[in-house]
Amino acid sequence: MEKKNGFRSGFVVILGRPNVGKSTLMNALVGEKVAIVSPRAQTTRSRIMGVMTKEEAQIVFLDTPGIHAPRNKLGQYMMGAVEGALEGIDAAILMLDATDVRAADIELLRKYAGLPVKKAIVVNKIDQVDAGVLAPLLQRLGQEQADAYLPVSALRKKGLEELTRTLVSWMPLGPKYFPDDMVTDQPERVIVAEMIREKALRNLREEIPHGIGVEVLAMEHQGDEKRAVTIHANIFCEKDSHKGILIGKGGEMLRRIGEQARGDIERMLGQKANLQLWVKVRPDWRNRAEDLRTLGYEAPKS
Ligand SMILES: Nc1nc2c(ncn2[C@@H]2O[C@H](COP(=O)(O)OP(=O)(O)OP(=O)(O)O)[C@@H](O)[C@H]2O)c(=O)[nH]1
Ligand SMILES: [Mg+2]
Repeated sequence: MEKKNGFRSGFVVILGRPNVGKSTLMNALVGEKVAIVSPRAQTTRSRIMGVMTKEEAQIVFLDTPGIHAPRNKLGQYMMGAVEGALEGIDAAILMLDATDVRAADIELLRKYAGLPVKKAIVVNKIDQVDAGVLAPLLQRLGQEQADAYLPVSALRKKGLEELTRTLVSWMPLGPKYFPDDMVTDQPERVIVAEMIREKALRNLREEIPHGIGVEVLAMEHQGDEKRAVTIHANIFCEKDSHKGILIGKGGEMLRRIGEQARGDIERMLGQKANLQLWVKVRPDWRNRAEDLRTLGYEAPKS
């Protein structure tokens, strides 16, 4: 047993290229789904907070958008969200995908080696590689500067105890910043929009997912939790042809997205929900300040 010498708490940022599994890891550590996950790159668009509370410690994780060279204003906002998440952190997780290590990953490790906090290089998706691949990879990464090197599978929840132990040991003595039952700071309406976006990403292909945005217009509660909440939301896409695919033959695709999202939303709210989804074409919204603001992609004023 480690000697108990007070409550520890702090902030840990999760950094890495798109699709390496950052959001999956944060959800697994927090024990609840607070960030959406999909096989599409650039799923996460904002900094998302997830709180892990234990008897002896509280860690506030900051999940971030996958690091890439931005090609539009949305991308610039996303990379701003990464930079913003570095402020006030106590430790950083630098994450790689064991099945897909690129030169860009090594560049990232070197870029963030200078962060003045403890750093863990976390190699994810080890469920997909065998020891013959993993051992040399870990050896190679051992040459990069960090305070811990940890193989995990966020999906299969492997290696997470050791990661948690390591992070807790790095946290300073401190207060419980958030109540035990608080897992994220995102408003309900934002989580609902994200759940709808996740189902759109999972059901759509090629370039369409990148041009999807969801705005929840209203959540009409009937004043009684036994009655369904009616949710009105706009799904933005960039072209008429995308709108056609998003709606599908006889509305089949939109219905499927709505059904899948409804399941998640009802579980989160603990209440029945009706979804009213509308598809809107907004050409080039990812470069339009007003549309970005509507969808919540706006840098906070400092
Ligand atoms: N096999 C396997 N797949 C994983 C693991 N962790 C995540 N994935 C999958 O990898 C894909 C990307 O996961 P995300 O958690 O969305 O990745 P991300 O790094 O947050 O991606 P961005 O938000 O786009 O930067 C999803 O299909 C996950 O199910 C893992 O440990 N093993
Ligand atoms: Mg993500």
